[in-house]
Amino acid sequence: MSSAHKNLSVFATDDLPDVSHRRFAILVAEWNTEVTEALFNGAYETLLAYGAKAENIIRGNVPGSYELTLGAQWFAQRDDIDAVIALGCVIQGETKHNDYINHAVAQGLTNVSLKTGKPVIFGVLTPNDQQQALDRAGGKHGNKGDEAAMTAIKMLGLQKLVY
Ligand code: DLZ
Repeated sequence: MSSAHKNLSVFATDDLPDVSHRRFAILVAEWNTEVTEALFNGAYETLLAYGAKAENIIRGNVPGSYELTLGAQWFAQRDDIDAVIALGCVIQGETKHNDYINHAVAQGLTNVSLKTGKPVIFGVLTPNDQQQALDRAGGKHGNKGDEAAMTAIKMLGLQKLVY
């Protein structure tokens, strides 16, 4: 950082917080489980790799991605949960069903985050087909579950700076 900014209070996202006492909920949609289980593994392992304790991570399954919103609200409303990671995979179909689900989940998770003041991470893949999903669930384009976990950790770091 330049000396002109030396008194600036800043949270840099490479300056990760201690999350050893933070509690995380990971929600997993049961549609397209090959993908969502890979997302879960990525998120879970990333939380552990960055210092979260296994006993501070709780998993909840929901039937489909549409249900991530209410599930996220239930967890985020708990005093002992600091951040929620919502994982799902909505594959494009022959109708617009997927669009409705995707918009509802994105908006719903945003609402839960703002209502509870907690990080609620959108870890939902919206691919055209299953291969695109697998490419982003531990394949050639990485794992969106890892990214979702990192996003939760970074937001907790920012929250600590603000409060
Ligand atoms: C109905 C439906 C469809 C067509 N596709 C998906 C999908 O690709 N991924 C997913 O997570 N869920 C899907 N669902 C289920 C909905 O999310 C929801 O569970 C049902 O509409 C019941 O509310």
